[in-house]
Amino acid sequence: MRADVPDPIVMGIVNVTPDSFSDGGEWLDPAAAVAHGLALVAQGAQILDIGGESTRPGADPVSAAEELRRVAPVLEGLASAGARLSIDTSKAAVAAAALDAGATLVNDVTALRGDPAMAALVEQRGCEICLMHMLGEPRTMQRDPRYGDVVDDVKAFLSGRLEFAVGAGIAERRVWLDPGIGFGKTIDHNLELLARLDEIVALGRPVVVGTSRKSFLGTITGREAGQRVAGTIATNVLALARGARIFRVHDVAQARDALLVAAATLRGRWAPPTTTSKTTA
Ligand code: HH2
Repeated sequence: MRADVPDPIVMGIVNVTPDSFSDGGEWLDPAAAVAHGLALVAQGAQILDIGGESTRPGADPVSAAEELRRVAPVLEGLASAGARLSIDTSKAAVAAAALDAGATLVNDVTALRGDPAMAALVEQRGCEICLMHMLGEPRTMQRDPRYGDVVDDVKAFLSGRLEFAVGAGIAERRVWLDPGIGFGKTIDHNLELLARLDEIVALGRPVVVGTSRKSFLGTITGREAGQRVAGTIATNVLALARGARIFRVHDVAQARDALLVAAATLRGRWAPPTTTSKTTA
């Protein structure tokens, strides 16, 4: 029995993009994206992660103006939904507008390496920041990625980026870390990171895991992106057992149920969840 298992936090994905790998184009219309976000909140998402640029392997970058055009009406429409809003961007201009609209978390897949203005923005606004590991950049990251020891390398990277953030004046308690499943990683890199996730958790910050519908699940199961919910949940539950705290998923209802039951099972007892949409990780 493990009394120390924290309540899992489900982050629902709202991709306002034409080209995301599993749901590209589905929520490009702002009204559809807002309705989708509200549905995810009703299913139990405590955070919504709004993205206007795909980071799938091979994706082309988009301008800040285009990214903003996509996400601004969606952020405004969701601001009163009761969930925390996260902006999935590496551009400070997009993040600033999202924070103005009510977002409280910046999910930066470049871990403050993409835009030199991002660290100062996060420091000034006092928002939360998710720092993710990525080897290379989306256009080319899946071309033969190599590591010494993938877990040691990712851990050293995240530790260095945490140090950078704190050096820029960002409060350590506001920083979340993410090993970046699928970002410059082979299937075995992804699996080893998940199997040894406790080593990343040992850095002492809340760990985000983003395995939802990703291609390594398709490699193992032979299923298309929309049919990978069971595979996603297997990784989420095992990551919870290794100390992950936040789960970035497309299929919120199923992930929420699985994580609540898994947390209760790990603890060997059940109590009503204490986490609300406003709870800090
Ligand atoms: N994965 C994706 C995008 N953003 N952010 C974090 N912190 N962790 C992740 O694993 C992560 C992320 C890619 O997934 P998705 O948003 O579904 O697809 P796309 O980038 O094609 O829009």
